Amino acid sequence: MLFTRAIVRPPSRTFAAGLTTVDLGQPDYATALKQHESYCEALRSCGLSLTHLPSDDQYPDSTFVEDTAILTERCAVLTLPGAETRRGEVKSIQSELEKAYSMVRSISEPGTVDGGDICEAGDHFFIGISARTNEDGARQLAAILAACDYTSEFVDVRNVSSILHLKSGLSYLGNNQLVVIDELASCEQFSGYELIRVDGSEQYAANCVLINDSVLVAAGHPLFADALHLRGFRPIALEMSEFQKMDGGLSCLSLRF
Ligand code: CIR
Repeated sequence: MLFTRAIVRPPSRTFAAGLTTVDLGQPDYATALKQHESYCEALRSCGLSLTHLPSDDQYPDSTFVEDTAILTERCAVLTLPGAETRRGEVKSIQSELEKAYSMVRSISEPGTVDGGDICEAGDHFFIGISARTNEDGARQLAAILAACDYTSEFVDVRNVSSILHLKSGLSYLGNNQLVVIDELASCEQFSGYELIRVDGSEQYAANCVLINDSVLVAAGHPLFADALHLRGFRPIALEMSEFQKMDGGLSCLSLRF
């Protein structure tokens, strides 16, 4: 998918009160803001025009906009986030997407879906079943995608304790290439793909983002950056320390379309 636009939202002043499962300390708000600005600059350098939503103190995790929608070339799907504290984030995204898409669908109860569990690989989608995305939500999403002529399959990551979402350990880089962490490498769903394995010491790097000809990667993962260079990619390294403290990766900071 060729991207021309992205929706972003800076971290709110309540950012440190968001959900996290990692024990990396409290994020520093000023540093998070700077890292977010660099992220936005990188998106612009990839040719995207950005829609900046205002930060929202009511929702500490609202900078992680990716979880609120799944954007494809043919439709947009508003999610119902698995964490109750995040459900209210969808509304402001809905009004933006209704301006851009003629077809906007929604996940409804009892289904839950977080965008971070959905990995697009061309016309095929991997739908993670996780602590956030349940089977009902996954089935609803698969039906919506099928109606738009996309195929999908489920990947159950509930037993993969090191990741919050499927995309914390999986990214698609085009041309049949998947970036995977070790724990996902033997999933039969990925057997027809060329796998780019992320070293166990650099697991956080597995969440990377292909934007047109560039790949955004988290800084500080030299083995992975080398592997991308060798394959002819142009990685753009970004500091993500403050978002990592809140369980967030590169992909979650934007909705690209
Ligand atoms: C949460 O737990 O929901 C946020 N603190 C982090 C969400 C990260 N989103 C993503 O990986 N797509």
